[in-house]
Amino acid sequence: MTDQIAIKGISARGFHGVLDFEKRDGQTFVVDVVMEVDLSAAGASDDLADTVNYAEVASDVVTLVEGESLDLIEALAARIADRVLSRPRVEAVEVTVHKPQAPVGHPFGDVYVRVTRERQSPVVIALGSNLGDSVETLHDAAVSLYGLIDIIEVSPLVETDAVGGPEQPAYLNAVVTGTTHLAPSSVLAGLHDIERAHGRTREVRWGPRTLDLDLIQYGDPVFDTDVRMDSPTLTLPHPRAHERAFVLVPWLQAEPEAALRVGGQVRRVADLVAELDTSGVRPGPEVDLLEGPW
Ligand code: PH2
Ligand code: MG
Ligand code: MG
Repeated sequence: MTDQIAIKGISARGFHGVLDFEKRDGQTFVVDVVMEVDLSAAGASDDLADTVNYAEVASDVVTLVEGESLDLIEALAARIADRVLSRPRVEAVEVTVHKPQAPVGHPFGDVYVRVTRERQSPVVIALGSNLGDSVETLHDAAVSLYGLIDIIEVSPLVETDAVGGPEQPAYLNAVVTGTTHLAPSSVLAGLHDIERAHGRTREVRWGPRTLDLDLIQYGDPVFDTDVRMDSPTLTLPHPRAHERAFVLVPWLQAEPEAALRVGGQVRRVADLVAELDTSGVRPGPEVDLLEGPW
């Protein structure tokens, strides 16, 4: 079952309508918002930072109702839905706009329009393994990613010298790109589930591991829709991706036009790779990660 947060009956005066007197005199609009949000984090932490503040959502709704005059409540509902969906934790939204004083010309109970919108954001996920049968693990992980994202591209495997941490074997790394209707926190929770399913335990920082899945970027920096966040559990974009050849080289192979926000700037991954020392990155085994090695 999906968790929800709903606010019903938000009432404000607006100037929306096709008729002249509607634009001149205004009338009351009543809005219901039902959001799909994963509430497990806030349920455990009791922290407002882990959920969606419904008071802020109500303010957004009132601002849009009182704002620019539109002809259609369809347009108002769509704008409200887009605004609500721009909040990082909202995965889907249903917006109902009632117009109880609409000039219908006959007695009526209610007039409303209802729109539903689901998030569909680009995501970039980096995969790594240097313990056990890495090819098989990465193949299983890539297949499991289908449960979280609609996969667009899977990079070739690269073999990479370990960066940081203790002395350890070379890694196999890859990058998967796709789109998802899940919020970043839900993608992260899903990645941790897949890691655990492959025996991953969180012990030595940057130590050897059966499987590492990192959320690199969520949204598209070129359209300024990428999520920037820095919480104790998740930093976006990934704070070290821009300096890691073992992420950028396979990402560029999967997506030649890729772009990444670095500090305040949006940079082409091709340019970042050109500036990096890539001597520790070699072609890996020639298998298609989704097809598998067999
Ligand atoms: N992951 C790390 C630390 N160092 N080095 C390589 N080559 N590949 C990795 O995936 C990797 C690493 C921490 O996640
Ligand atoms: Mg990592
Ligand atoms: Mg990790």
